[in-house]
Amino acid sequence: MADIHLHMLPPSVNNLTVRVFLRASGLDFDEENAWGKTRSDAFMAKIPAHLTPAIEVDSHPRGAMWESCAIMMYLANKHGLDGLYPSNPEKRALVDNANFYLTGTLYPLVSRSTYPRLSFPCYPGEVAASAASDDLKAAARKDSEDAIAEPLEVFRKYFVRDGFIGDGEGPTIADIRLACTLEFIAMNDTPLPKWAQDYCKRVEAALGAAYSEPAGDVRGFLAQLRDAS
Ligand SMILES: N[C@@H](CCC(=O)N[C@@H](CS)C(=O)NCC(=O)O)C(=O)O
Repeated sequence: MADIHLHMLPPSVNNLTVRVFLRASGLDFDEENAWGKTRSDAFMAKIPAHLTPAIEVDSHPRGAMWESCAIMMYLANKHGLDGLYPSNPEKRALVDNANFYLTGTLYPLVSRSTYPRLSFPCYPGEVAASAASDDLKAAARKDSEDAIAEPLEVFRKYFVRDGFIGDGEGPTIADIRLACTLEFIAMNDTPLPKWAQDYCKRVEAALGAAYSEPAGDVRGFLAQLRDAS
């Protein structure tokens, strides 16, 4: 086994985030497809949250951990990957701010608008996971899609501007997290604004195959869904 063993699900953008990060980091890792395994006793003994991406790494106090942003922060800290996760406190504040805002505010809207179309499980208590009528579910999905515009605009004017999150020369873990998340917007009726399309291209161009290769799994999955509909 490599130094870092990643459990991942290829069609997921949460997983894509860490898959891109690991490739961009140059760290020694290998990947295992976790499809059908996340609720197994063996998996849950290591990862009680049954979530991917998850890594196994000997030096970690529990031997394994999950949460895409926490994984990237831990590995970047441990290996001094300053370009991907700046140690300068002010730049790091921008990166952390963006990642917390993404996971707390933007991602729930992305998941509520796209998961029903992806046939991914929706979260308990959400309209899509309830016994509500199809009309109500469709209206709730659309409300979430429409609500994405506001946090997206915050990313444009506060975090991204014309460059990368963290105000450096290249993409950080927050750019990886945002660009990967935006892959799923292709499932919505509202296209990404031009600035966001340009931004995603900028992140992908800077990361090269580290981004494009694993992104191919997500894009292939979305294309299959579109062909089938
Ligand atoms: N906030 C988490 C979300 C992780 C997550 O929702 N993982 C899903 C796939 S997208 C999963 O592994 N589900 C499997 C399960 O619950 O059994 C992150 O960013 O890593």
